[in-house]
Amino acid sequence: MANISPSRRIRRTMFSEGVEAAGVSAYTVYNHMLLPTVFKSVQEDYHHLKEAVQVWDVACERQVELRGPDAAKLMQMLTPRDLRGMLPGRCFYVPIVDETGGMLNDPVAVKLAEDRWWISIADSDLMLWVKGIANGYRLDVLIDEPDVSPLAVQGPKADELVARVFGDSVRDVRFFRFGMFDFEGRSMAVARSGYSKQGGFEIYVDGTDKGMPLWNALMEAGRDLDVRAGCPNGIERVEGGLLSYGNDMTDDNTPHECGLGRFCDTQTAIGCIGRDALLRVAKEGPTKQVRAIDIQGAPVPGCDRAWDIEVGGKRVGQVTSAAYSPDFKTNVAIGMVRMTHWDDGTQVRVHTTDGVRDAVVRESFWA
Ligand code: THG
Repeated sequence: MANISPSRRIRRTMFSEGVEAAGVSAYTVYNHMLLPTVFKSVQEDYHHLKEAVQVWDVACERQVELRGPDAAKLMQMLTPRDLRGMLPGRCFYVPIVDETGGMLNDPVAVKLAEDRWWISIADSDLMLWVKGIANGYRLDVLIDEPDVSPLAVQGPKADELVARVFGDSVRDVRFFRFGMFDFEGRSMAVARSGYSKQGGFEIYVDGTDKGMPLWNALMEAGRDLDVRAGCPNGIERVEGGLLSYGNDMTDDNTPHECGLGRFCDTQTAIGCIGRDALLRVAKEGPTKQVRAIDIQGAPVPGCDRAWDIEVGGKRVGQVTSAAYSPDFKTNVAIGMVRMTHWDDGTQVRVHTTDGVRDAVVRESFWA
C-alpha cells in the first residue's frame, strides 16, 4: 500500500513524539487523528502485549464533553442504556443510536459529575450529532472537544507499572471505574479499562503539557518490566471480540445486531431518541447478528473490505475483521451472519480477497 501524506487534517497527538521515537511502523486515521497500528510487527506486538505491558497512544479516542444542567438528560437521549444508576466515577460502554435505532458510535461514557460527562468516542463525528440534538431541543449544556487525550497502559504487568507512577492505591480501581490521581501536580482520571482483554488502565491526560512527561515517566518506570510502546492489536482484539465501529458495524446496524443488546435497557431508557425504533425491533429480535468466525487454512490477508459469507451459492453474511491468531492456530474473524446460519458450528464459506475458504460460525469468541 502507498503511504498517506501527512497534513494538518490528520491530527498528531500529544504523544506522537514518543510514538515516533519508539519506531512506529504503521498508522491508521481515527477521528481525523493518527492512531498507531504496528510497531515491530502485528504478531510480535501481539505476543508482547499478552506477556508484558505496553503504553498506547489512543488520543484518537476523543472526548466529547457535556457540561451544564442538562448534561445528564442529553446523555440519556443519546443511548438506550439506562443511566439512572450510574454514579460519578463510573464508565459505561454505551451504544449511541439515531432515530431509526442505527448505531452512530459505541463509546465509553465517563461520568465526572452529574453535570459533567465525557463521551470517549469511536471513529465517527459524533459531536456534530450531539450538538445538533442539544441545539434542536434547546438544552442548557455546553458541548466541545476538550484537550484531553487517553493514554492506555495494557498487559498483564499494567497494574505494577501504573502503581509505580500513580501509587499503590490505583490497584484498587475496579473495572470500568476511575479515580483521580496525581501526576506532577496534575490531577488525572485513571480508569481500569482499555481496548484489549489483557487488563490495564486508561489515563485521561488533561492538557498537552503533561503528555510527553507522563509517556516518559511510564517508559522509565517500566524498564525492567520490558514496557514498550504499543497500540490496539488487530489479532488480540478480534480474539477478544472487541468490535470496531466502521468495520464491524455501521449506522445500518442496531445494537442488537451488534450483540450489544446487553447494554440496552430500551424499556427504561426514557428519553432515548432511538427508543421507539428499538422497542419495535427488540420485540422480533434481530435477523442477523455479530458472530465469531473461524476461517480455516493458511493465514488470511488483511481484511480491508467486507468478505461475503456464502452457503450453497447464497450470501448469508459478511466477515468484517480477520487475522491469523498464533495462539489459537487459526484465523479468527468477526462477521455479521443471518439467523439461518448463526448457530454454533455452522459450516460456511468465506470469500476472502485471496480466494474462498471453509469457515465455522462460533457462538462465542476465543478469549
Ligand atoms: N476506551 C476509551 N474510549 C474508546 C475505546 C476504549 N473509544 C473508542 C472505542 N474504544 C470504543 N469501543 C469500545 C469497544 C469495547 C470496549 C470499550 C470501547 C470494551 N468492551 C468490553 C467488552 O466488550 O468486553 C467491556 C464492556 C463492559 O463490560 O462494560 O472495553 O477502549 N476510553
